[in-house]
Order: sequence, then structure tokens, then C-alpha cells
Amino acid sequence: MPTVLTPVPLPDFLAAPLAANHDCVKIPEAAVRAMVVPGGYAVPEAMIAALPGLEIISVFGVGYDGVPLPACQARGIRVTNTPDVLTDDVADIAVALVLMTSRRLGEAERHVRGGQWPLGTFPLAHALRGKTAGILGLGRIGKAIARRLEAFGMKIAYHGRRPQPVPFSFCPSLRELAQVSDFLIVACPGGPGTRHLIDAEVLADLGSKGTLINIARGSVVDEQALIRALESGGIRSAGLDVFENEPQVPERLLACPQAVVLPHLGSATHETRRAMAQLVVDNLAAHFAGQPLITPVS
Ligand code: 8YV
Repeated sequence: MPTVLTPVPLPDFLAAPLAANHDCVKIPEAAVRAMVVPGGYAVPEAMIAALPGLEIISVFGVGYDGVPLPACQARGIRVTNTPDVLTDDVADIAVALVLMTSRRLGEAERHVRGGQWPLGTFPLAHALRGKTAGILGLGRIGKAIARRLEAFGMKIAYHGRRPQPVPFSFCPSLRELAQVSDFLIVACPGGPGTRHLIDAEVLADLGSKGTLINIARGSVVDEQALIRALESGGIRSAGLDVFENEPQVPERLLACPQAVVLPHLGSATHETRRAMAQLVVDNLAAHFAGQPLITPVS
């Protein structure tokens, strides 16, 4: 049985089928031919260097920003991820965050649980109809978010590397997108190429009536700049499923009532996580059978 390295714990529904057909180890050793890691897990280059027999890294997630691709390509190490199966769930969470921030649902729930309803009504919130959602990164997940928010009567704008044949307005720069957006939604990949794209200037462009939503990677947002913008009223609110140093969420961010914070659960449903696990298993099976990979990224 091929030896597979799983450096961090995986859910049982992935660990069990892996263990059925592979010799799974938790510590790097020379026999390792494959590695399975969650999306966003930073694979150290030194770990790859310490695995002379490594043939494939199978990422349990769509984002493979934690995998040092150049080092893998230089060694001919294949990389797979789990696209498509999680698109709907992640887009649903983006919409949930848009609704939670616009209608102040987190605050409203705390209002009732805190026994404040009998003392006074909850303040009015903001409608979505006619507002603009600006999507940074119109890939599979960005498009799924756009389709959903159109149904809420929102206008859709986007920024990415190039215009696409879609019925949404393309903004040639991120700053222009932020200026036209009521909700700026981060749906681009993480990694060095997108690090801190959302900085103090972009947040200033989004402005005091704007909301930042991030379901992608915490690294795309300068979290300190975001905290300052929230504290000063530079932006109205933020809906965040991802953070720069997960699972750490800065105390100052937690102290902002207008920030909605979720524990990176975009793809966290039974159905989707099992479909992701199946893709990991199927990619490894294809690799060890000498068949084409199902969802290769390189
Ligand atoms: C998961 C993710 O949190 O797909 C991704 O890139 O970040 C999420 O779906 C993670 O991969 C589960 O291990």
C-alpha cells in the first residue's frame, strides 16, 4: 500500500477511506508518496524537500494557496484540489453574510438573547434591493454568488484579471470596484499574488456606507486596516468567514458589533465535505492506477 502523509488531523469520513487503501503516517518519512492536507494548510518547502519519494499532494479544499507550487513543479509533484463540489455552499455563506450584515442579524439576535427587546425596538437596517455587490474574483464561486445576489435585486460589478462574457459590469481596477460597491465581496484565491489587496485605500473607497464580505482567504485583507476602518466608521460593517491567522480572531475585531464572524465554515456541510473527501480519495486512486487525475491544478 502506498504511504500517505497526513500532517494534520482529517475528518473520519476522509481518514477512514484513506487508511483502507494506504499506509497513513502523521510524521514525514522516506516512504511517503502522497500527502493530504486541508485547503489553505501551509505546506513547508522543507517538508517537501524531506520527502524524496513524494509524487502527489491532494488538497482537501479548493484553495491550494498553502502549497508551494514552484517547488512541486520543479520536482514533478502533482497537486490536486476539490473544486466545484463546494461552490454552492460557499456562495450560500457569502449570501448569508450579506444578509447578516445588511439586516444586522447577529446584533439583532444578541438583542433578543440579551433581554433587550422589552426595553426598546431594534434599530432599522438596510435593504439589498438596488444596491451593488462588487465581486473581487469572478471565478466559479464568484459567479455563484453573483447569480444568487441578482435574485435579491442587486446590481453586480466585478474585478479580476480580465473582463469575462458575463452580464455584469467589469471594473478595470479594484479601487473602482470598491467605489461602486455597497458590498465588496472577496472571492479570489489567496497566496502571495493577492496578499492584502484589500488595504486601507480600498476600504476608504468602499466608504462609510460600504460592507466588506470575505469568504476566500484572510490573507487577501489587511486585517489591521479593516479593524481601523470598522472602529472609525470608515466602513459600515464586515462579514467574515476567514481571517489572517485562523483560528485566531483579533480581540479588537470581536469588539466591533458590526462585524459578523464565522469559523471558516463555507464548505462545512455533511454533503459537501463528503464530496470533497471523495474527490481526494478518487484523485489518489487515479494517480496510483496511472490514470489521469480528476481535478489536477498542475
Ligand atoms: C475548507 C477551504 O475549510 O476549500 C477551501 O479552500 O478553505 C475550505 O473549503 C477546507 O479546505 C477544509 O479542509
